[in-house]
Amino acid sequence: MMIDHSISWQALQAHVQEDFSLQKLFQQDPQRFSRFSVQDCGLLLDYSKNRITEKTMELLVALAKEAGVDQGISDMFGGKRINTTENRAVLHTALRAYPEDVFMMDGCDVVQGVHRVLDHMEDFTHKVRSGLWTGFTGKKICDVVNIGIGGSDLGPKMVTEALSFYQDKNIRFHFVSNIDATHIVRILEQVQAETTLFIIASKTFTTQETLTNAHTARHWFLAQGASQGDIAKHFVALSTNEQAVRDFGIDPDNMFAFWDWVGGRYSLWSAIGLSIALSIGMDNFRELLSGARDMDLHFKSTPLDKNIPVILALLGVWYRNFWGFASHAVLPYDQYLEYFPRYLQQADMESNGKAVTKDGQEVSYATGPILWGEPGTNGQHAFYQLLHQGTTIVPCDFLVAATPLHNVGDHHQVLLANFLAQTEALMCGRTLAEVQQELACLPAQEANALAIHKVFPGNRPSNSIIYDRLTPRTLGSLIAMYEHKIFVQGLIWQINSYDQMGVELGKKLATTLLNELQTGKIGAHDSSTTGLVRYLLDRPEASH
Ligand code: G6Q
Repeated sequence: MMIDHSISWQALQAHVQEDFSLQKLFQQDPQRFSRFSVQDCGLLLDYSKNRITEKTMELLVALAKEAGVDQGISDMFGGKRINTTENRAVLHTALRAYPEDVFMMDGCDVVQGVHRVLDHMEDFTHKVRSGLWTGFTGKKICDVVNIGIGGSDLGPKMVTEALSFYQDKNIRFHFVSNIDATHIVRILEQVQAETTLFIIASKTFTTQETLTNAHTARHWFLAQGASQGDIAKHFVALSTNEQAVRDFGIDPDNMFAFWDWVGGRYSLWSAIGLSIALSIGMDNFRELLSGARDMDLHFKSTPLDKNIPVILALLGVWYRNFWGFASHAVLPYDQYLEYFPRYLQQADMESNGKAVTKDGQEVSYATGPILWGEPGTNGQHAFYQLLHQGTTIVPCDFLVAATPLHNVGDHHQVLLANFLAQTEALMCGRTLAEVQQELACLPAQEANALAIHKVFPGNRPSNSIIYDRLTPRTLGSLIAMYEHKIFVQGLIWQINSYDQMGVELGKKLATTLLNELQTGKIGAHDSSTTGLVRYLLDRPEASH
């Protein structure tokens, strides 16, 4: 049965017709904040500024139950092959397990293997950071270049930036992902071969962009006076594909392994996080894992109505399916989280941008929203105009640290005040009567003409998520919170959140078109594609 035929879905459809004026709801219930807020894992989630009543939450929890969320959670943690199209288990939670935890997969506990790789990472990280590991001229490594794309780039890059407060300042970190040569060229301009470590991060070790960039890096490295034999000191691989790593010329001793039950966009906790470990040290990396484990335990053991990822997921479903809001903004009031929305964009949109249920039927309801965002306060001077007065309603998550990492003047108080002001303004808005009162000093005609432009409709929903300080542990919890939110939404929408067939077609066509661009022989296409290829080939500088 499609979920939109369930009893709770139908009940929610009727319920959404009720009055959800937030200002009124706050006036009616002085306990609204404590009723609709929850604290755990060092986080406070205030979800009271949402278009909900107790009945809404009851119905949404009933929907989660009807969708089998409880069973889904135990299937995921139990190592069932819930990624059905790829016939794989989904066990990124095992990557943050303590040695005494047990995660079974096909009758075997995977935790020991996880810790073997963590120990390998620890050994390597220690050598590089302490200077025991040297480049081919005997000098210490001072630049690390991670070459990867998608899940093998966005997570490590986001976390390395987010935790740069804890970073070893003697090593610089660079991330190359794009096939556009500009990306690698500009980074190679900044580094010296003798002191640079290249990390080739690719689960499959077949990704066109990553392998092309890796070959360019190796070519450049050898052109700087290094020999083939020096490659072992400067190139390491993070992969599940040992043969391809060997074929590239990387010593398998310098390969950090992981497993097919780790999805690319869920892999920063695995060997794919080596750049993070090199940046912040292994103790901090383990703290990051512990923070995620805290959230895993919360998610696994907390009743649905007090469960942070479940609440976030249900609110998202409420807006997407019953109000028709198509997008969701993540707005960190934390400069360190600059890349967090971009990272989440992949986690969320690649996971839940699906239109077919697990058992192969086209869905008759909306699934994943468009996720986007930028740090505050920058966004306030850019796109917040639309959030406040545009015709599209965008539910927002605001994230902020209670305590700053840099205590400079009154910066943090101003930041906090802005975060609070935005959530309040979105919710309360400003009525025509309020505006008219403010404009009373102007001549009547001028005031009347202006007033309507200054009205804010309000009633725009947001979540506020406050963490104490941005530590590795807090960040681990925050990321895992969103991972589980995405998982719960996928369960409700009955889709497979763990494949990514939607990125395949473009890759396949690119291979054909590359051949056409290289040979000049154009195949059968629509007239637009043919016209574009011909235009590119006919240019005097085209070489084929
Ligand atoms: C993530 C996706 C995708 C993947 C990249 C890189 O879940 O599968 O973004 O991470 O395509 O893949 P490789 O790590 O195999 O190079």
